[in-house]
Amino acid sequence: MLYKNELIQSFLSGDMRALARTVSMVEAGDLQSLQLLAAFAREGKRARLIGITGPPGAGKSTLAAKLAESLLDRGERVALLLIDPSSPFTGGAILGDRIRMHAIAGRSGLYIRSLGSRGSLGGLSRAVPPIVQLLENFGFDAIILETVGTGQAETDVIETVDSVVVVTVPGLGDDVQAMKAGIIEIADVFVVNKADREGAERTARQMEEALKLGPSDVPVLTTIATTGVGVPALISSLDAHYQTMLADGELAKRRERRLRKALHAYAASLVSVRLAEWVEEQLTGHWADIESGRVDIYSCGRRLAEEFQKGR
Ligand SMILES: Nc1nc2c(ncn2[C@@H]2O[C@H](COP(=O)(O)OP(=O)(O)OP(=O)(O)O)[C@@H](O)[C@H]2O)c(=O)[nH]1
Ligand SMILES: [Mg+2]
Repeated sequence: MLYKNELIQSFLSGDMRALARTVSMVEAGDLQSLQLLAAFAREGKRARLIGITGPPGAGKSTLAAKLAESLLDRGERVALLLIDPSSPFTGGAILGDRIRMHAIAGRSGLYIRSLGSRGSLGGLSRAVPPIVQLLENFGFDAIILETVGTGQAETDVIETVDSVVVVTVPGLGDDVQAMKAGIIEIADVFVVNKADREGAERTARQMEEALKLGPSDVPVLTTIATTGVGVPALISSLDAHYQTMLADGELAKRRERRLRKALHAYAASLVSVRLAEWVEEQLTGHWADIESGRVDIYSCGRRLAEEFQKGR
């Protein structure tokens, strides 16, 4: 067990174990750790955030690993955050991902972390922004976030990155219309993975058609994540997108949005921890009424929330 000062020292000196420990504390909504975050907020540390999203099994993790490998090869420090709201597992990577990441696990400058839904105070959308902030403060050059592109929680998360890669596979052309309503709108680069299978080109053309209806030029690429075919082109596209955003101010806008979300999440966590403690204190005087059925928990909860607010 590291003590607070020791933890801060280790974190600031680049110790990955100190990082892992702090991420766990933030994920658990530990108030102490949230206050620790301030010690890590370093000026000028900027990471590039890449989000990878798409349907289950599209090859997101395989692609993320290849992407991370290429970035590591060119000397960047990379964090991989695998977010799976449907999984109760957290902490270490779940088995499948561990296999997927096997080729790069253990490389210096790389940090891999899975986040499940368990233990995060107020859900993943509240836990992820401070964790991303923490990774940025740690000094990573690139942070890759993987999430399944289904629910609102995932969209919330993916909306805060700098570049969004939307991955699909051949034959999902029919789903294109359905997808258009959701994640396609937030795509900066579109990838048809598993291009070693039938129909990749056809799906890519369908995607191009569908994307033409949108506001900007979103490149459509094909990749074979298992062998790395198409990954250099993906990196070029991401680099180009980054440069464009740097030039037209979009990067600053997205960073501001991300920081605001992290700030909201932090403030919300502080309030909810204090509120919970305060409610516990007040309950001693109210519990008899609840137990006897004179007052229901909802009316009591509302009154306590109102009193809490008045006291501020
Ligand atoms: N043939 C082929 N298989 C691939 C390719 N990319 C990934 N796969 C395989 O597809 C399966 C799913 O890959 P993952 O990388 O786990 O996919 P994912 O999108 O991360 O999956 P979830 O996180 O479970 O949604 C694995 O068995 C991969 O080996 C590819 O380009 N071609
Ligand atoms: Mg995956």
